[in-house]
Amino acid sequence: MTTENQTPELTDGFHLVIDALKANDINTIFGLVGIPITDLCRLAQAEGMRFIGFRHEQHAGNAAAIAGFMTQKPGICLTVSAPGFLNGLTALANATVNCFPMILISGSSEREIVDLAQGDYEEMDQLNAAKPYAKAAYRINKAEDIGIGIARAIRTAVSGRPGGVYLDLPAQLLSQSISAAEGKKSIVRVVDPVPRQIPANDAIERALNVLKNAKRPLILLGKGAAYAQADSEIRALVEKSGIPYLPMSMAKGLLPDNHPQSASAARSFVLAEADVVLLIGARLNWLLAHGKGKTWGKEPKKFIQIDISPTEVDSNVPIEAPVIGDIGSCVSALVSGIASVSKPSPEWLGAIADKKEKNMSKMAETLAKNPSPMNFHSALRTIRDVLKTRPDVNLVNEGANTLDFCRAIVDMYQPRKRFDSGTWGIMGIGMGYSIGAAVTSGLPVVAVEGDSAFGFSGMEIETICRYKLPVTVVVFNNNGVYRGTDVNPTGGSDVAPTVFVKNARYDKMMEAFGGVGYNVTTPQELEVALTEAIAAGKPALINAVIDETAGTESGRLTNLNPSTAAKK
Ligand code: ADP
Ligand code: TPW
Repeated sequence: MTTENQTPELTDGFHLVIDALKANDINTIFGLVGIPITDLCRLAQAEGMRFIGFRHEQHAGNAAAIAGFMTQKPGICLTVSAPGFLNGLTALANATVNCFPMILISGSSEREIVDLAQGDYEEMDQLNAAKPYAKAAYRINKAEDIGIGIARAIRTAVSGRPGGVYLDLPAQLLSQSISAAEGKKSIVRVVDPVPRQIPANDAIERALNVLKNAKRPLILLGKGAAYAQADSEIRALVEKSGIPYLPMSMAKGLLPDNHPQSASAARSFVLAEADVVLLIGARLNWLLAHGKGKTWGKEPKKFIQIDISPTEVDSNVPIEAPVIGDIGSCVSALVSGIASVSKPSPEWLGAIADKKEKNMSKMAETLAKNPSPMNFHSALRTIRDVLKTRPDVNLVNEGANTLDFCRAIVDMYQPRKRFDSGTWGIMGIGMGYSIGAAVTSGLPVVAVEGDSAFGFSGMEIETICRYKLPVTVVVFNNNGVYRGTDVNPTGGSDVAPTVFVKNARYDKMMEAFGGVGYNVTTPQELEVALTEAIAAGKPALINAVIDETAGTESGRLTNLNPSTAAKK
């Protein structure tokens, strides 16, 4: 209250940052404390926000990124300056590459010292360092700009193609005071942060015409389609058109994997044989062999591409019918005209059905085997069967063989439940994504992790225990990166570059922090442990002992190793 002879009530940068986030319904911060942001973290908690503190900023950033993917609201990661910022930067870059909306907010040192390189505590020109790895990077210099600065960061992260935004908050900004009334007025609530972007009618007509002339059409759903939350429109397009579809890994579950039109079990066949491919929120990058070459068969394809980013079109191969807009609007428009497109021929559907049946029975044979020790297949068969009874469970997945086989074997039944190494094929997302998914959804998470993959974020199991999150980590322990059998050719005492300590007990790491550890060597033991751990809803880690000779180097990517590629 201001009276004539009192100084006006004041607020400061700390309060304004929290007020601005809360005004935009952002109620969770993932981060790691230190100068100059510890008080900001404390205040967030005191003001009713959830602050989830991590052991390393990269994992806080990954948690924020996956929260962004799940909700279409930017996840917030808060770090200290220079080293904390740099630790978070990997996650910011990964979010940008994957088109996930997040905001990395870092405290920074005194500008006048940084700009003259005079050697401040944790000195770094963070704004410029962030620029190449983010969709945008902003700095707020004045307390009265905090409202507009945070609004700008939010809108940039979520509108158009989503991505990572860096927001630089100099230490002096946080302690700057302004009048509370002025502060209140400066807070901005972003209006319509993810505006619909309606496609042009002629683009829709063009796309429908290409579909009309298709003999062997295919729909390809990418993680953009999952992100868009246009689930019913996409289902309507697939079912009304009768066109077979293929989900990319994080689009699994958008339609249930046991949907009759899923062509997943005939993936290579449909990619090679289709004549018209409708891409919905999927880029023709390395994950789709750049839209050309052997994977795509002999005849040139006609592509229809739905994307929010116009410059994605013609990135690798010419696109016959680009449809630019948000997926919900584009797909609805296509659905309106889809009755004019005749259903795919029985020959095309029959050929896919035959191929699926053959591949599935071959896979069933492999999965039915019970080798001792377990291999990837017998362990994943078990995980598949347990997760079938819990379609609400979030699945996080990384590794090489562990990633490739899990993607192929474990079915998903609900959208936005599968989170994995994504566009970069990055290792280290495991515990960050698990924490982000558990905190965001309040539902259980199962993380299926190669033993090497797990190591990148393993310390965060303390975070999982501290916040009592319903996360079950399954470590596929085969004693090394890819496999555990390499030998040092010199006979020296150092092990080979891919080899770890043999018979490690990752379950004991979880026990160290009060979680439940299981050590399992058979599918039966794995089934009991996983069922029990999911039902308990408490932190658990299952050390699943896998045959160290199972799998291949780099999993499905063996051919990308330069020495293998050179032999071809
Ligand atoms: P995947 O790895 O599953 O193939 P990508 O990450 O390569 O998927 O592609 C996702 C694409 O989705 C990006 O090109 C992005 O621009 C696009 N996208 C993301 N959100 C939307 C949206 N709401 N509407 C339209 N396109 C979107
Ligand atoms: C940040 C290179 C790709 S896959 C992998 C590494 C190190 C681990 C494979 O072993 P793992 O899996 O997890 O035991 P599995 O199932 O085959 O037994 N650093 C980063 N990202 C990547 N992708 C690598 C290194 C890599």
